[in-house]
Amino acid sequence: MVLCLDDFSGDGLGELAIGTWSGNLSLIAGGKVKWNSVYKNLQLDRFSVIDDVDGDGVKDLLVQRWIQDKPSDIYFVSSVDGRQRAIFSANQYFYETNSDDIDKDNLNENILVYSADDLSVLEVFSPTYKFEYSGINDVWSTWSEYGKVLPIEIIPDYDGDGFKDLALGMSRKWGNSASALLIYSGKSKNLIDIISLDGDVSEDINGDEWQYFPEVKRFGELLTFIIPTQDQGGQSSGGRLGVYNLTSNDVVAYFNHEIKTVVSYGVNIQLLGKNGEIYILNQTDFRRPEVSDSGSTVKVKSNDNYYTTIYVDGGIAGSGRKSEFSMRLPNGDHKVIVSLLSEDGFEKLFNYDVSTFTSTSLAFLNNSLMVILVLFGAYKVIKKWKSQ
Ligand SMILES: [Ca+2]
Ligand SMILES: [Ca+2]
Ligand SMILES: [Ca+2]
Ligand SMILES: [Ca+2]
Repeated sequence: MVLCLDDFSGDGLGELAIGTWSGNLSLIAGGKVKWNSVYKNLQLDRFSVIDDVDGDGVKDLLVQRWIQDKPSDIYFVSSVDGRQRAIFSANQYFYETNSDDIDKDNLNENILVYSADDLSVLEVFSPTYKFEYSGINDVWSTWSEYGKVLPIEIIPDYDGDGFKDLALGMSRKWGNSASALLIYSGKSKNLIDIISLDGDVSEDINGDEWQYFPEVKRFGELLTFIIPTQDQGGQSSGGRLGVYNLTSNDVVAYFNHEIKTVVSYGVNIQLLGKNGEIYILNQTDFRRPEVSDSGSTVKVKSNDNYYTTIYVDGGIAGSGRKSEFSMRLPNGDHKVIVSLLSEDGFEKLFNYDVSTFTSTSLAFLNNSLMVILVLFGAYKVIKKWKSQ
């Protein structure tokens, strides 16, 4: 088995990594043997070139030793000098190399989820960094269903301490449905926030009834995540894809089909379903609904091509296939979410901050006076257009 690597000896010719059935591993650079190693039970089928894991700018090697039909050890090996930069004893694993640099040392951190016998570990690592999570001791329930377990992603600095942070997705396997994104500090490695997506996550989230999301992936300011199907007595309750905006801190979309992976998330979102379906969705179809307030009444102008659901402060305030909604809200600040659900199961969420006033206080407000009030800071803005 011969793998080709980019030139690092400087002669303009690529280098070769050669593995043999007897377990010999050699690196030929510049026409000479640069290093030799022996890996007993070397699995040639899985011997591969991966992204740079040690930060020298040269792609590296993934080497596995298998016993019978399972991996027993996996090695991240530097291609330049043959050093083992990380070793895991794993029977099953999923990885993403060269992910992102959390601690600003110009070395990207890698993500590995693996299980070994009775233990499951999720690790974010580089030669100079390590974050380890072993709160969920089962990758199989997610793996057997989705064929992958990569539930963690590096996100932009969430708490403002200069280090990037980590978002980890998990949900309940049975019982009352609940799912959340757990935000861990890239610096202290402590849990710094829980973003509840569904149900009550205030309880212990390390119990046996929790499982990892199969995928959490970042596309710019958007974090896509796949909430696994909860098996309720053999009946699937429907896995779905969610999209969280890391700038506005809101869930902005759901796709109510069982998705295995998100291929791209641009104007046209491309999704791969669990059974091989391909979905291409055009987001521009979704126009932002107009939300206006007058006194204590809030009006929502939607579009009857969609099924609209309006949430006020977490509860449903109205729904239906209508183009106009009108609601009276108590005085104060409210979080309004307007959800538009299309017939193909794509759901866009639009977030608004709305403040309602009594008719007495409103009598003093007209548009020009409002501007003055805002300028003098006497009142908070009546409504803020938060997301999108
Ligand atoms: Ca060369
Ligand atoms: Ca390297
Ligand atoms: Ca780093
Ligand atoms: Ca941070």
